[in-house]
Amino acid sequence: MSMDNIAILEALKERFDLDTENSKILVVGLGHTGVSVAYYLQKLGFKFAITDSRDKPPLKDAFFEAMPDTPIFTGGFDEAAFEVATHLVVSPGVSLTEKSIVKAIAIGVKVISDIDLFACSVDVPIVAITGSNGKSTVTTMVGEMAKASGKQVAVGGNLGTPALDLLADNAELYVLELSSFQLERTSALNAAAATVLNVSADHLDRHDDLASYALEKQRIFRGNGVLVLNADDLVVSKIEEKGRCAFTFTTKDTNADFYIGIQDDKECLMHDKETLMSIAELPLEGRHNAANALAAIALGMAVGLDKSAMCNALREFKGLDHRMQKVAKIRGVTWVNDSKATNIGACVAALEGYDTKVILIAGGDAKGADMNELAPYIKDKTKGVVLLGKDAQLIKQAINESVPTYAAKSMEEAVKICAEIAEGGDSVLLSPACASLDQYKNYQDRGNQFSKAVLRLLA
Ligand code: UMA
Ligand code: ADP
Repeated sequence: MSMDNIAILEALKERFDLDTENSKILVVGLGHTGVSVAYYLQKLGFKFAITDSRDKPPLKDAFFEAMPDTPIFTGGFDEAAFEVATHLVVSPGVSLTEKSIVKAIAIGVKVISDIDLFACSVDVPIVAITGSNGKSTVTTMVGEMAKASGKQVAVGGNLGTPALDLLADNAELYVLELSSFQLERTSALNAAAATVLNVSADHLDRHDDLASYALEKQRIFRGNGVLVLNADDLVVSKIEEKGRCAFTFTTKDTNADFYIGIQDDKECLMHDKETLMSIAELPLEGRHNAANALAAIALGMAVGLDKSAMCNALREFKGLDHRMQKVAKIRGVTWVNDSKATNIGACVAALEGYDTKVILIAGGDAKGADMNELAPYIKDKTKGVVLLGKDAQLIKQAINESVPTYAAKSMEEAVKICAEIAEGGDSVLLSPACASLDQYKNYQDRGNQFSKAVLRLLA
């Protein structure tokens, strides 16, 4: 349940020195986060303005209609607006290295996040999930597990619904997916259970290096809840928080609290010495999804969800669109949409799931990642790669002719090339290892264009 307004105001005052009399808040970013923050602040009676560096943010007109008295500054960041503020609530898409933000911080303006505000507003358990890959899958799994356990649960954060919009649900459990951008500006969420699923190179255009990106993710553990740690991940397995309860999971051996064991010749998800369910019952394929299931069970157990309900939820789990989603089998060729693979780690997990060589469609915005890390997997697991987008050349150089590459200007052309080179029994996998924004509205748009182009082959 969310707390009453008086208790929330007390918590905001104590943690962030925010009060309705003296604080002047600037909400930075008029996107989904910014709008959720504005509604929240309005409800509590705060004075605030909102700013966006774009000329015409798409949500501006609707926002103006709903809150005509709120000052809105668009078309660039006006430093004066930042410097008169006492607090900035900065949306995750806005970098903290923005000149106006850096200058404001230097004169003592406090930076907080929507997640900070959320943390001051609930007194029921929060499950928090971050990682380079698998966040949305695990967040959705835990949400389904909670529903199956009969809990009134609200699920959101980076997944889509901003955390503050979930408060209206008056839930008894909140499950939040959090990105490194949300975490880097959050002081303490005090989640009852939290995980960093894995750490691999991503968003290196926004973080200084892998180590600082990993440290931002680790902020999810601030507080005193249960830590859920991936024993197979080089970075996560080294995380230590003294005096805290920690559950570990692994898919490689049996040296963790949650692992894969053999029972009656079948691979099973295990906890301690207890068999939970057979892996064959998991509808999602791939070792990484078994790891996701173990992480979700560990998180669920940490907040007291029912074991058999959790296993039932996993048996029924449909998976999310654009993640290893089978589009069609046409003339013996299987076409798979993994457009959400926006970094190398996700593409590697996809390739590792195949026993035979695939034809890969990759490329887009590499976000500063080193494509040489992908090259050995491409060599091992593909028979050809069709390259798209801004950083196609970087991938081509990394592949260094170890497999044939083909250049495509559009998804339509990429699919046509694959259709020409694929033979019966092959799989064509869209798993770009890059973000989509150089050519598409988002990863969904990229995945939809792929699926449409594939389905046109049927005609
Ligand atoms: N903006 C500026 N100046 C900038 C950058 C952005 O003014 O330099 C403005 C934009 O013009 C826009 C607003 O900020 O109007 C957008 O804010 P935002 O980018 O923070 O996006 P939101 O609409 O608030 O959505 C955010 C998350 N977006 C990002 O982190 C980029 C959503 O995650 C999240 O679902 C939502 O909050 C609710 O919590 C999306 C995402 O792509 C799905 N996340 C990244 C990922 O998963 O890899 C991190
Ligand atoms: P996120 O929200 O972290 O982006 P998703 O669950 O949306 O994670 O999955 C994104 C991509 O990562 C998809 O391509 C998916 O197949 C892949 N993936 C999912 N879980 C894992 C994992 N545990 N390790 C590596 N890749 C994964």
